[in-house]
Amino acid sequence: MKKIYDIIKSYKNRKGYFCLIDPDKSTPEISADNAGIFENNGADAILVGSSIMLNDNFDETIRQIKEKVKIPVIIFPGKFNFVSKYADAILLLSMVSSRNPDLLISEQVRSAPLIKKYNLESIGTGYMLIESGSLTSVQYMSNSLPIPRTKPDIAVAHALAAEFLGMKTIYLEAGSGAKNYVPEKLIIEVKKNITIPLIVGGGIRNPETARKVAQAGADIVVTGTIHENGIDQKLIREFAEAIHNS
Ligand code: 1GP
Repeated sequence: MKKIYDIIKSYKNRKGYFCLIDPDKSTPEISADNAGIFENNGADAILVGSSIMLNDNFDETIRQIKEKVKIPVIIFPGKFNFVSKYADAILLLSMVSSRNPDLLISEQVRSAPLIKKYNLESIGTGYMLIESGSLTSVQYMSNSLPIPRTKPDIAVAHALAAEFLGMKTIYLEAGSGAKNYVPEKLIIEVKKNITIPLIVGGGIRNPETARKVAQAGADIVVTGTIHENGIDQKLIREFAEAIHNS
């Protein structure tokens, strides 16, 4: 398979739609079936991760998803032990919006030896939490302040710092299930200032919002929660079309 980062970079010219699967929400079998449905209805990659790990089925979930789909399966780690030899790559997140050293470097130090052992492609990601109107799991679990949603200049400074430090992509995160998604104005400003691919997720509940987020400058749009209470194939197709045609 083409290197995953090359694929991620290619979405700078054509938008990408990534679906997030939380391994805690289903059995590995159901997660794999859902991944197959996402693939068949236009998703470009599967992200696997969550803020906590309630079960011990992370590795098995990735293994079964990999057996099911041809699109990339990428780890979206909530913690250092989210490493699996079955994945195609890992978004190695450094929460640059935080001042919590654990999320900036400690977790990554713990993950690194296994990433090396498994020869897993690691994509250094400047992960930025944006204020979303309510306390999200990621904010609580990371014990860190989000960037104010009305301060695009602060967001830009963080994104620039991440790019200058050599990170390969920026992820603007409102938080899973967020009340409000990342504001378009903030996306526009960040996009204008960086050259690396921009991923945006959190609180995107309908295709129209996904389209707005993509049009504002997200190269890749991520949804998770919206598909967790029953899979609607038509809705997945509508998300994919809104993003791909934006
Ligand atoms: C969370 O950005 C993702 O990290 C997806 O968020 O679950 O709100 O779609 P949702």
